[in-house]
Amino acid sequence: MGAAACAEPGPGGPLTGPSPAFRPPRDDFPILSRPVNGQPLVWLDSAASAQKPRIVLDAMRTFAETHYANVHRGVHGLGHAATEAYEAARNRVAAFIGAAAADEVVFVRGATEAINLVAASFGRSTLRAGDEIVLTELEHHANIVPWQLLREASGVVLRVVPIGDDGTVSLDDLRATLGTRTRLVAVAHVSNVLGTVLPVAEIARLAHAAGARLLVDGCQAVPGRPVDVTALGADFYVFSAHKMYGPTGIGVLWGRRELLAAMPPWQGGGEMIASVSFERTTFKKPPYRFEAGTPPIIEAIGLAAACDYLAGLGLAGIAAHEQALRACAVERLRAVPGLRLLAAEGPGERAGILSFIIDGVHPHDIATVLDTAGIAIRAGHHCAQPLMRRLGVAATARASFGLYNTSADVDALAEGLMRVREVFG
Ligand code: C6P
Repeated sequence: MGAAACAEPGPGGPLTGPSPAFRPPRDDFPILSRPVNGQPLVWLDSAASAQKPRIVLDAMRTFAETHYANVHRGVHGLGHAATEAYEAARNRVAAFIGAAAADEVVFVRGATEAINLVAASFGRSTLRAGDEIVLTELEHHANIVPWQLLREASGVVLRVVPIGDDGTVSLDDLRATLGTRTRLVAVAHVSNVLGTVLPVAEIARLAHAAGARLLVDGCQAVPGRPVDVTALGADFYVFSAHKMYGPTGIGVLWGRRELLAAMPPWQGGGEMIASVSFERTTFKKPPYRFEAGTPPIIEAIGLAAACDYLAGLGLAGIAAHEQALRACAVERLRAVPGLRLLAAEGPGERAGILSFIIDGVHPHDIATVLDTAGIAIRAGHHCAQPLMRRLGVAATARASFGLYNTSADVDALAEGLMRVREVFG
């Protein structure tokens, strides 16, 4: 990648190089204009949680000020209005991810809850002792621990596809891990540590050929690339709103209608029932069967606004922009003495996430020194300890790029890392 990858005429873009013109809409994000430690904020931690555009914040506030009520309950006017808005949000999300119908979209608290739901409901009702679940070595704990809990309850067996030194998952290795007892394959769409994009459409074909279902953890994919769950051929697809410039407290489980219809509830309570007596309770159809209690109503409005916002900007342009920033960062960070990029390059696409270490400096110290310059990155194991072991480190420093980042942010990171070198000799 030549220097052109980092070229950017004028403040705020557009980037030139491999990305088509995309102007990072920084003014949409109020927080980006606040200083941190006396410096302009450089937010390179979007993989942990993305900042919120005004349009999302306004949608939530306007709804709360003018239409707020509980949903599916009140017969009063506001109850109807709120229910309509909440169900419109479900329709919006369904269209955004290419779902066949809105009732395939279950609102949950986040990706973690979505995977726990599938493990508790689909897992406990359909998997038997000795049945196999195939994961990869790069999974987030949210896509490991729920399956371990299921293993304790049901005796399922977990099998793990290794990753290559370049951070990729090979289809041959997956093929070799699939067996006659494989019932479920559960993989990340994009690694939250390395940015590796997994070939989920091919993985779906292999899983289905082996008679297994496919769950995709799309947490790091949905914010930065077009995702069409139907075209991908997945059976379940999960993600969190807060990583896609929406609010915390809401996420999505998308599931094929026939699968959701066959799944029992996993939590009981209000609004998920058809009828209740002390002798017997019957349940509503999906998605309501899986939404016990008062759902995240204001958050659903915010999530729908985030879908509108991303669709308006164009996901293909965002993907190209973030890839260009990553390529630029790879080039700039290579020049920092003692810095080692981790599994940063190899075949296949990478999203805007990059992990690195510096010889003799703890990643937390890297992050702390950068913070003094207003630069926010994440340091730690990123809830992916098995991957850390595979990489031979306890922790990494991680920069993740969002649609608002510019090549000036990459420059700030590179300069900040030079300062880290100075501080730690
Ligand atoms: N990763 C990160 O800094 P929740 O917490 O439920 O919104 O998302 C969990 C989760 C699941 N899968 C992947 C691939 C993820 O990246 C995350 C969240 C954050 O990498 C916080 S640990």
